[in-house]
Order: sequence, then structure tokens, then C-alpha cells
Amino acid sequence: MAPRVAIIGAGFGGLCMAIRLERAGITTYTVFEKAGDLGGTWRDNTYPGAGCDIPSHLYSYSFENYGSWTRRYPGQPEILAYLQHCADKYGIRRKIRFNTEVVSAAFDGNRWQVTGATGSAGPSTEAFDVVVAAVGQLNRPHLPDIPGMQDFAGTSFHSARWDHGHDLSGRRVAMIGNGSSAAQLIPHVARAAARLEVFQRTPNWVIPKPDAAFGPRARLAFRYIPGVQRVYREWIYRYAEAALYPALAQGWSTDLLRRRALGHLHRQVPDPGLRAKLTPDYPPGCKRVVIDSAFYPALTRPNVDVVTEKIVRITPEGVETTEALHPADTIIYATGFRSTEFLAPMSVTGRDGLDLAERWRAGAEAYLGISVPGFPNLFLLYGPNTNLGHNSIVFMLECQVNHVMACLPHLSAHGPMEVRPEAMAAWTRRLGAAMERMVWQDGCRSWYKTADGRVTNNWPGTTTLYRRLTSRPPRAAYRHV
Ligand code: N01
Repeated sequence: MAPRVAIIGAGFGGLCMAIRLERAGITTYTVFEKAGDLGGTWRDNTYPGAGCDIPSHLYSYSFENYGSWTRRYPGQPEILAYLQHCADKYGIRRKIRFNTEVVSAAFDGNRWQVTGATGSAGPSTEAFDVVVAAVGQLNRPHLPDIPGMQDFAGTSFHSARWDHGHDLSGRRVAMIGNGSSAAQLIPHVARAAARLEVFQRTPNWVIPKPDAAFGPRARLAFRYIPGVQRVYREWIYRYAEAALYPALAQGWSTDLLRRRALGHLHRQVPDPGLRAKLTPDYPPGCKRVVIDSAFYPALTRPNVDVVTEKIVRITPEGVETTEALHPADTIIYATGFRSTEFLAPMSVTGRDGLDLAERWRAGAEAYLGISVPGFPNLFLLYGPNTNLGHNSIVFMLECQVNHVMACLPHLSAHGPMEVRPEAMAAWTRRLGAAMERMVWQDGCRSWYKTADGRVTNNWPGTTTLYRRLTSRPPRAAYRHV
């Protein structure tokens, strides 16, 4: 009998899982989605300029070519439209239970009791054989803990919860943070606002984004000539693996990346004072490199300032630093996400009452980023140590879904399966050794690691290696319970 599968989240990962189940003829699944629409991060991040710095043809499923991409790097509306297209084409929408947040999942020795809360209807519990958690790493906004934030008299919001009803024109805007989200936002805010002050705690390495609209001939070729999309995708993929990955593995290639970023800075920022503020003192790649060609020019506008003074508090009037009070009408928190709190705030209880949050107290970890000992038939997509600094997460998601699909016949035939502790321990050792040579380890603070410096988010190998590891037959690493 086909297993009953609960998929949590209707973003890139959850939809991929659902489509693969549909294509395998398994329709005994439910997708739980806490929001009223699908799309995950691409539904939530609607700030002006939101988009992806991985090329469209690679930031999409390998099995679902799309003739409608209009440019090399997709904007948020296009990505959301792509996901909606996929959900409709494969008939997934009818299987999504919208506005239903999974608050807990507990293994009862045989099946998972999944409890979802739907608005005022209150929680209800259903049994599933398998749980696939596809909640992402960047789904919960991080708001900083700055004294006085509640006292601000103007309007404030997080970049991932954009207030579309708030008109920025004529306003004095303070933006806290200068990561990838801020870099995309700043050109738009700078054009609209009377004044923009960007509060930068740490400068980022920035390289150009060679974006361009596809011309009519290219679009026709992508749409109608068989194989063109596949070849183009393969080329971008190989370039990322060969040219970008080595830069993150601390070697001569890191210096090349540094030179490229410094060249970009010199070309775009003529003022040496501003350039000095924007020059990082840690290795490129340690934090996510910002890929953007409009960010630096926006910072050179006469109505924009980069403030590097330490923020002391927020007052009703604005942002107070060690040097001055910076009056503001609007504060935008482009302060990232609670990236190391995987699966929170869901309560997940495994075999013999094991609590997942407790197991992950020192930092999340999972075999292949997918399975955790003591949690049979629970699979994670975009779980611990599966984020990338150089290639497409969608590729990684497909590898993870392949692995889950390979497990299903075993657990259907022989009962619930969990990863063996020895396999997990070997995985942790392997990860630790590979991590040693990666550039994320030391020299910076980033969303890739916990407060005490453990890298819980990133995968230290190539994606080609990850594909190979996830496509091994799962039998040896798992046992039935
Ligand atoms: O978040 P971030 P993001 N006081 O965590 C600052 C993906 N993404 O939303 O560097 C002052 O990178 C913090 O400062 P510091 C992409 O993977 C992709 O921008 O910690 N400042 C930093 O500047 C990306 O990496 C795309 O010193 C504070 C900023 O807030 C990831 O999402 C677009 C602070 C947070 O930067 C996250 O990007 C958008 C405080 N208390 C996002 N707390 C593309 O594809 C935090 N900060 C292009």
C-alpha cells in the first residue's frame, strides 16, 4: 500500500516532493501550508527589487523546463509564477491544505501524528507514515534586539514582510542591514525616498550581476528548440561548480574572487572614503557574497549615506548611534532570518519521546542533511548543511527528493526506517573534515553558523558530490525500527 505522506511547506522543496510523488502515482499525500498561498520564500519576499542571483534556467526544476523566463536572473514575480505554473500543471494545488500550520509531529512507534492548526478551527491531528519537512532555512525573519524598537514613532517593518501600503516618497528612511536583501532593495528605496541612511555593521563582498533581458530570438529558441534549455542549464551549472566552488575552498581562487570584487568596488565607487567603508576585512565567501550591479551606484547617490557607527538604541525619532541621533520616518529591518533554528517553532518528537530541538541544542545536524537518528520516516528538505554559496538550492532539493523517493519502497515493505547512529557519526566526521578547508569557518559572523560558530547551514562539497552521495541506495545507512 502506498505510504501516507505529510509534506510540510509548499515552497520549492514541498512542491518538488509533491510533484515527484504524483509522477510516481502516489497520491496519498497532503501538503500543509501555513500561509494562504504557495511559494514559500518567493511568496513572502515581495520587497521592491526582490529576485534571485542564480540564473533562471538553473533556479528551476530540471524536469520542468519553462519557456517564459524573460531574463537571465529571475525576479520574484517570475519565480512565483513558475512555482504556480508547476503546481497547476502537476495538479498539486488540490492537495495543499492552506492556512494550516503544523505545530507538532510525534512518532507513536509506528506512524507520525501530525497536528495542524487552522485559524480559529483549532488544532486537529492526523496519522501519516512519513513526514517530509520542507520549511526552508530562511522562512522566519530575524528582528534584532535593539533597545527601544517598540518606541519608534514612525513606520517600521522587516524586508521579508514588506509594507506595500507605506509610501516611501519624501520620507527619511533608515535601513538596518546590508546583506543580499538590502542590496536589492537599496536602489529602489534610494530612488523613492527623500533620504536613505544605510546602517552597516559589516561590509560585504560584492560582485557584478551580469543580468539582461532575453531577446526575442533567445526566448523563441528556449521555448521551441528542443534541448536548448537543457544545454544552457548544464553550462551554467558546470560554470558554478568549476569556477565558483573553488573560491569557497580557501585557495588561489579566493584571491581571484577578492580581486574581482575589489575591481567592481573601484569601478563603481569613486570616493575613497566610501570605498574604505565598503571594503571587508575578512575573506570573500565567508559571508554570502552579494551579487549585484546596482547596489554600489545607489550608495553613491547624494541622498544616500552609509553609517558605520554602532547603533545604541531606537528612539521615537529615529536611530541613535554612538555618535548621533539619525532622525527617520521609516525603519526597514533588512536583518536576515533565524536561519539556524531549523524546523522551529514546530515541536517534533521521535522514537522513545526524543525531542528534536533538544537533540539539536548544540546545532542542527542530519545525515545528508535529510535524516536524524531516532526520528524514523522523517525526512528534511533543505535541512542542516545543505545550503550553498555557489550554486542552485533547487538542484540540492531534487537530490534530497530523489533520496526520499528511494527510501519509500523500503519503508513501505519493511516498516519505519531511521538512519543508523554509525552512519550519522561517519557523516558528522566527514562534514567536519571537509568544513576545515572552507572559507566560512573563521573571520566573520554569518547566517551560516550558530552563535558559537558551528556551521550548521552550508554544504562544504560540490553539488556533484552531493548528488552522488544522495543517490546511493539507502539500505546500508538505515535500519528498520
Ligand atoms: O540577510 P543577511 P538577507 N544590528 O543575514 C545585519 C538569500 N537571499 O536577508 O553582517 C545591525 O545576509 C547584518 O549585519 P552583519 C541569500 O542567501 C538571496 O540580506 O551580521 N545590523 C547583515 O548586514 C542571503 O544571504 C537573494 O554584521 C544587523 C544583515 O543585517 C540570505 O537570503 C536576495 C543586526 C542581514 O543580512 C539572507 O539575506 C535576498 C543588528 N542587530 C536574500 N542584525 C538573492 O538571490 C543583523 N544585522 C540576491
